Amino acid sequence: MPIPEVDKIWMDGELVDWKDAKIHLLTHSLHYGSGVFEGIRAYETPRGAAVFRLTDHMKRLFRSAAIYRKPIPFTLEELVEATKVVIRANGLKSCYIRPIAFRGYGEMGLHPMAAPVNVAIAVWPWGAYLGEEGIKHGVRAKVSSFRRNESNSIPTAAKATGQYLNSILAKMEVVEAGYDEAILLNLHGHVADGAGENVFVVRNGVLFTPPTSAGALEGITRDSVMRIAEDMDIPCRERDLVRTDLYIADEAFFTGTAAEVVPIREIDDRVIGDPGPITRRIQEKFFEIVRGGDKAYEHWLEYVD
Ligand code: PY5
Repeated sequence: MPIPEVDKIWMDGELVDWKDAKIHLLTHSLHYGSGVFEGIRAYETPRGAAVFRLTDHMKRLFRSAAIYRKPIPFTLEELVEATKVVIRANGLKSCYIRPIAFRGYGEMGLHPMAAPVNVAIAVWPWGAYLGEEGIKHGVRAKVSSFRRNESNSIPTAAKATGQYLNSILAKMEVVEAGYDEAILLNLHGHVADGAGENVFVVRNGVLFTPPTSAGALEGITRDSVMRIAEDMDIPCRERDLVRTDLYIADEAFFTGTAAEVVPIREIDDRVIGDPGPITRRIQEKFFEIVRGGDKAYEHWLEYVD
């Protein structure tokens, strides 16, 4: 799908026109995938645009950078403010936000310390990543034959551009086979996560999700859902899951910034069914919170104005 263009992109401290947001061909990260990035969303609320857990996302960007020994030449506060600036500059009420910190032009070797670190924040309107239909009625998932990258090869705790080659292989495989989204197992055969989402299953009223040690990204939506479940007195456990735990689940869903909360209706052609009651309750609460409808979670919203 083509990216809907807006006016401005924030690059290294300045707002530049969308069409001028360019980089050199010999940018280190283009060749070696050495960038780190975030995916964040701003939602329309009665008090104007609010970014969901902006500071938490930016903190993860700094953690990803630290893993790759990449000094970000801005403070956390500066990047939080820059995000609001670029949303305001484009007059957006809701949008997807893509901060990226990447090794730039100046070094083509694999010891990239000499390359400068560039930082950019792009925003654009982005609808439901797995489709409106998916949010309402659920998606069809398939376990990919590609395994999640092992964290001692490419750390799964970081959100680095290069590691998405793994997700791209899985996603292409299952979409070309007629499914909506891929689920990846780790090298031990335990469920890690989706191509770009965390995975939850419900069994006998209890919510289960793989631990980060299984290769799941420490998702901000995952954390939000775990806290929502706790507040609803729905027990939630981080536990290793094998693929048959997916097949026999009473309910299953994906969480992620781009995807949001998406029921899974089928896994490997085993029918899970229509979105179940726990999935529905959590999904409804999530959308209520991000749109400013629940005062108890107000601290997760960072207003643009
Ligand atoms: N797992 C993986 C592999 C992810 O890429 C993502 C986010 C998540 C889990 C969920 O994390 P969070 O809840 O913090 O978003 N994926 C990105 C996103 O913006 C990129 C998707 C194309 O949702």
